[in-house]
Amino acid sequence: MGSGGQSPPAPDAFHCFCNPSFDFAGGDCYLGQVGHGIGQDLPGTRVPDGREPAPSGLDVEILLTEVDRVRLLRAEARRGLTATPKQLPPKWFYDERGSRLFEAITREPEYYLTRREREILGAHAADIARTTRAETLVELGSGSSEKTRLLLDTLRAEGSLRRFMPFDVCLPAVADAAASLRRDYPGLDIKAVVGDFNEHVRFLPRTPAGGSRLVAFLGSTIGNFDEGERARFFAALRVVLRPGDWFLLGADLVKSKRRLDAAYNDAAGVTVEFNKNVLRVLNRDLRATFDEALFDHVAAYDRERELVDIRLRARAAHEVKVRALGLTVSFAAGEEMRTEISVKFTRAGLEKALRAAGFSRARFWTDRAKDFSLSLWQVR
Ligand code: SAH
Ligand code: AVI
Repeated sequence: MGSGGQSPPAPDAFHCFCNPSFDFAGGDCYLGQVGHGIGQDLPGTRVPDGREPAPSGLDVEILLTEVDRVRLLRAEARRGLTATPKQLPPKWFYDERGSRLFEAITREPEYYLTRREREILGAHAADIARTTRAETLVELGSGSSEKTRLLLDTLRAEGSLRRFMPFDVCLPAVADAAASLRRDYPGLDIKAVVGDFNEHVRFLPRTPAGGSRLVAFLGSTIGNFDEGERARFFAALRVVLRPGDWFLLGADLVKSKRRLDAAYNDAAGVTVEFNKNVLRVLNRDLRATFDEALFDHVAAYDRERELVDIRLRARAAHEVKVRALGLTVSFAAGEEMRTEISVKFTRAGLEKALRAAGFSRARFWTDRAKDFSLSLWQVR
């Protein structure tokens, strides 16, 4: 990514950092200007319409503007659609509709992950608050931040919490979450951030010296990284955290293929809609011609690799135009395009990866059924 020449940030709270590799105009920041990039078109690219810039004055820090987002989508779609086998990164599921579909998945009976993680948080959030006494809570891939309220409540009761920073690639999701949390937690400094955690973790805000920070990464979103991405993410996070900071990781555990296949193939078909949403995003933002009806959702647990492999399979041979890229993509009948992996973990595997990145474990919990894990890591 290369940040060349970035001067050290002032030690104030929530300083806005810009990433020169994302071509922020004149190195300007977008603090408090949601939607700043919307409407600045790129050649051959239609910036999504139908989206109202959020009301000005809403305090959202934009590390990834709409223009950056579309530029990144173009690059990643070109790479993935011309690769063999074809693949698309899972971050592109999450426009407003995709985020809503994910929330709907969490309510499906087969998708146990969210309920199990909530159970662990319910049982141990007070311990987490007592142990960390965090002044700042940062949540990566925060989505609706619904479960996070359990942490906000206990950290407030502990008397340590001053600020909360939900960080997500999906502007509508993070702006909505921040608005509702502002109503429910008056006096808490809430700063929403729109960014890509694969790119922007090193731009986490500076906070006043002395106050400890807790970075939460919940929902087993870590499972959507491959091994290399995971190692890079932990290493990047370790670099920005200071001694005395904490990392809270929610990770789904290895279990039977029967249950995992069911969790990613819910009977109501919400996961099918979620998976196909990436095609709508490409159609809208890159003027592509994907026909959802020509693809089947395929999700199956691979016991060897300990991951659920999630794909879209072409029902028939056909061509898709991606007009913004000047690309025609051919699909053979039965050809599969990977849209996501969802890795399942063991305690030993998690410990190995986090210790390798320089974290020390403070706690490891599971729910009563031992389906899901929550672990607290310390930076010494
Ligand atoms: N943490 C929530 C949401 C999990 S869904 C929960 O536990 O329920 C995954 C979330 O990560 C979504 O909100 C999605 O928008 C966000 N996300 C996915 N890829 C991202 C990326 N590269 N950078 C930042 N956020 C990302
Ligand atoms: C966000 N992520 C952890 C979810 C998962 O379980 O991998 C996304 C998801 N994909 C299909 N269902 C849910």
